Amino acid sequence: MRFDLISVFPEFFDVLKLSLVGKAREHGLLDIHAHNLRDWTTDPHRTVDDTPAGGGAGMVMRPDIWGKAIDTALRAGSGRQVLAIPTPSGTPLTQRACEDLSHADQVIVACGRYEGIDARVAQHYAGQAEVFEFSLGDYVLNGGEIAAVALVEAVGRLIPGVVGNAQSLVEESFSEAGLLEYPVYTRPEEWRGLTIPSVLTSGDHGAARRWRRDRALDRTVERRPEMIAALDAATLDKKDRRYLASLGYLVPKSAPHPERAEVRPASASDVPALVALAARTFPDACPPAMSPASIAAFINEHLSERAFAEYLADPHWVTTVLISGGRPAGYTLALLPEGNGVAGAEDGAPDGVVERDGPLVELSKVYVDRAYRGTGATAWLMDATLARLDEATSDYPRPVVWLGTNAGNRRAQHAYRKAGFEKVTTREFLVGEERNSDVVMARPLRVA
Ligand code: JFT
Repeated sequence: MRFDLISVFPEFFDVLKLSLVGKAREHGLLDIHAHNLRDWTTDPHRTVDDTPAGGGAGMVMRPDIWGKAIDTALRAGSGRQVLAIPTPSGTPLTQRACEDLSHADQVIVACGRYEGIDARVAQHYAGQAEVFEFSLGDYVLNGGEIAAVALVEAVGRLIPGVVGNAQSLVEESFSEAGLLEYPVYTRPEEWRGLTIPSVLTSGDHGAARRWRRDRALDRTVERRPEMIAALDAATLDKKDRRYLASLGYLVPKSAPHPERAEVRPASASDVPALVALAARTFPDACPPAMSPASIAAFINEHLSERAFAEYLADPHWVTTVLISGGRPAGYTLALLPEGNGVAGAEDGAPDGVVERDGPLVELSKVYVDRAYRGTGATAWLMDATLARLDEATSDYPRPVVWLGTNAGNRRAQHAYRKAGFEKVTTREFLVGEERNSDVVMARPLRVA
């Protein structure tokens, strides 16, 4: 692989005599030539710049001098030739672009200074080489040399033999995972009061692997959230998904990528989407024998636009919504009684059945869209709802929350048991005109 680096400051490229790139040059893997642009001038002052056409500050580099320098470099190479031009207005240099460049035969890097290189240089050479105008990042340098050094190191290390083979395997696993790397440690075991996380020295390789994966997820969420939104869902296992949920990202069924999610109090602007969500989640929780007419009657009575508007207007109702990917994916409706009274007395509240010293709060609805089952969404929504109810009943030492759920819905009962609810009694429950058997579950709102 041949690099021709052209600049008025070729001494910038002396660093490429060091380290792995220097070794690779000695072994003939990389053929790097630094050139002084002024070698192609003919005037006594060795002038490479002139005033900008159309006016303005500073100077612009002359195309005629650059033309002679680049022509010389092109004649010295062959095969796939790339003319790389660092510029603040170029496309950001990526690992993908470096991988592509590592398959070229020659890369010529034209490093300008001042206000830049006359635009006709890039235009002209597009006809006889691949022209790649790139930027190192969104910050301002005084010229292209530092970008050229970065490009040579990033591309050079992808040439077989430049870096050990083990390294390239590591690289692949990470660039393909699309995550930032986990933190690394070495001896001493304790340094300035800081210790190595014990999971890494425990000898439990499975636990160490999981710990590193979780730290990579933490860092990526914190530092590069756009990379999380671009993750391929197919590369995420059950544990990744559960951990991502704890960091505020859900991966619903058949979604291509994780979605940013939040749980918050519902507001009036959520109502239309909540009504649509309620209409598609309520039938999921009904017993299979229930008639569509009964289901429709219930939705019309309790889950209509008007009903939700009333819940939101009434301070006794605590309405909490899970938003994922910008739209509601789940919601809860809870009813606070007056003082330390009983909410839902006429609905079968287990008053007298549970021990309490405070209100008996009814958790009337907990619904999560089918696509979000098993994503951690339900537990998240439940925790946030219980935290709100805890807050709302903080005047009392021992408030209790209760709910009724269809006796045949084992999945729901399992989810409620996981959230700390226990069966306390049963009730008959009317949906439309049909009688249903429900189990009544309850839990203390506050657990020590
Ligand atoms: C800055 C540069 C890169 C990259 C090439 C040339 C002149 C100075 C300059 C500064 C601000 C506006 C010109 C360059 C870069 C980066 C690259 C030149 N300048 N116009 N700055 N920051 N990431 N690559 Cl030629």
